[in-house]
Amino acid sequence: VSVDVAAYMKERAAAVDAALDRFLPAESVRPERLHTAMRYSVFAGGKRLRPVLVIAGAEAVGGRMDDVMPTACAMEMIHTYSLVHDDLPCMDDDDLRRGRATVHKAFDEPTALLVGDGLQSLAFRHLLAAGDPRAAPLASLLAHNAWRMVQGQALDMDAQGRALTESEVLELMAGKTGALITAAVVGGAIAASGSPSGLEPVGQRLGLAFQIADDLLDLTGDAATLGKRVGKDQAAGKATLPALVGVDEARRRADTACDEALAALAPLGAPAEALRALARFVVTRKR
Ligand code: GRG
Repeated sequence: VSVDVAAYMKERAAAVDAALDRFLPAESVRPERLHTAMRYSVFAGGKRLRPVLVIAGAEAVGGRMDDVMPTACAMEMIHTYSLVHDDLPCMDDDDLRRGRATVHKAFDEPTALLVGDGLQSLAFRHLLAAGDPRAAPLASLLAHNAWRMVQGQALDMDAQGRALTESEVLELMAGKTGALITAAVVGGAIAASGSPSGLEPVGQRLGLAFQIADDLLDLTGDAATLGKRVGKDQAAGKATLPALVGVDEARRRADTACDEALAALAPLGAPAEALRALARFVVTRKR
């Protein structure tokens, strides 16, 4: 069984978009500006990688997309909150995200702050309101990893203007990016079967591979394709793996992490084929 990863992602992302559209407050509902900005940030053309990983994680253990949709949407809401806050002038100060003006540019800073806060609260409300018997462990998984993401971001902020060791960079990456990606893969399995089903190492390796690929794209990628500015890490003197070990070695590490994820998926057989295709996508993507 081979999976056409572009078609797989497009189909699942469309289902996720429809579910998010049903769940998020309408723009016409008061306070209109907040709800409009929230929808602006969520429906900006993101890849939907985390919710698609939730679905693929569920399918890998025999689950169905419809049963894990609240978990998938919650992951994307937490992810979008992190991007909106990360773009604020007090953090990375970005004016472009997902190919359009960042939320604080298109609206204003207080609105961007509230969009992030609101998306985080709504993510948990959505998970807990869905009536899923596994809502409590899922909310706990999400809370734990959203918290790890905040810790990773704090390490990133602390690192500014300071040389980091390789293990410090890996720690930062595991928190900032790896935590939510791990939560997505494992969350899919828990939502579908009640058990992580051995998917933690898969999520961790994918998180590492994803962040290295992200750092490489910042160095070598195309701004128009990515929908955000490139070269920012280098200009800001950010501690990234490519900056520490070089582009070629970083690419090797990403490929190794992908191979390790594939090896960890081997026991799951054919149902994990989409997750394998996504693992390969993570290291070959151009956006
Ligand atoms: C502000 C609490 C807080 C956390 C911020 C996720 C994060 C932590 C910062 C975002 C900046 C960044 C470049 C993070 C690492 C990689 C990453 C998460 C990239 C964006 O994810 P994609 O490529 O984005 O999946 P789309 O737009 O496709 O959803």
